Amino acid sequence: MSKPVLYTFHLSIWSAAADLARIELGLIDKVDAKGVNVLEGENLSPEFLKINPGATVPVLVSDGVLYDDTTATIDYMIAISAVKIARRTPLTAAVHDDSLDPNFMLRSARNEDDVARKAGGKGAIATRLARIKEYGALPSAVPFQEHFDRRDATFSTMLDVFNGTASESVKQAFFATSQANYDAAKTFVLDTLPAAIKEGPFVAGAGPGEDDLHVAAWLFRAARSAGAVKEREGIEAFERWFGTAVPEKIKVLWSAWVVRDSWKTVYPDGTLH
Ligand SMILES: N[C@@H](CCC(=O)N[C@@H](CS)C(=O)NCC(=O)O)C(=O)O
Repeated sequence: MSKPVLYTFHLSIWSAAADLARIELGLIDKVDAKGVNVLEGENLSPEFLKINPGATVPVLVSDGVLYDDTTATIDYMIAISAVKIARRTPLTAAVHDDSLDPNFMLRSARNEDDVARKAGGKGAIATRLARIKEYGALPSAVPFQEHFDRRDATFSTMLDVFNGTASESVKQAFFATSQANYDAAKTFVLDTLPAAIKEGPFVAGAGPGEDDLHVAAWLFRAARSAGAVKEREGIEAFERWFGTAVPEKIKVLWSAWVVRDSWKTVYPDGTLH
């Protein structure tokens, strides 16, 4: 049997959950990792579409079987690991709900101030859109036209908003979607997650469980979206963003993660993504 392969990207939020899992579960030597550069649209390349027609990372392939999303990928790694961790609860599905989409969150803007604050991200959006168009024009894209059209529409709208070329109605709709995403994130950080943590520091208790792997990646991305670049800026960035104190349980969870070797590997130099 060949080694399972984890397809991942070092700046992808959901890849971070799988990358944390691979380390926490002691699978560095048992599962190979291959990078797929999402910022360069490599997930839409003909080669990757053959591996994962869904065109997202992380995914895992073992013995020709595709585990086609983050949850299935981490489930698989837990199943083959000798390290036993607490299994997921509905919290994992909750943090993956579209309302909390962490990829949209990073590029969202609720108002003109956000547009100005996030203008530095324009270049990355433009690059991504260019690759979507390039790969979308290849014959290999034909069966996946829907993937390409959806991504083209999403990134075109974003670029128009950040370039100031979107119509007033498109811009206001973008602001409203961003507001809904922010509201959902605020409820998750201030209410849902603290309620799910019992004795702590982790959701699963003394050590990270399956929920924690998903939640951690989301939480660190949310802090990045709130304006923190380095880990040490995270809690303050949340407090500014939400306009209120962050619950103690979240601070304790945060501190428990950032000292772990897995965390330091996935977030080198304490840089959030
Ligand atoms: N629901 C999917 C979401 C995965 C996802 O959105 N992955 C992002 C990276 S964090 C991706 O591959 N984006 C590239 C794209 O959609 O073009 C999962 O849980 O695996």
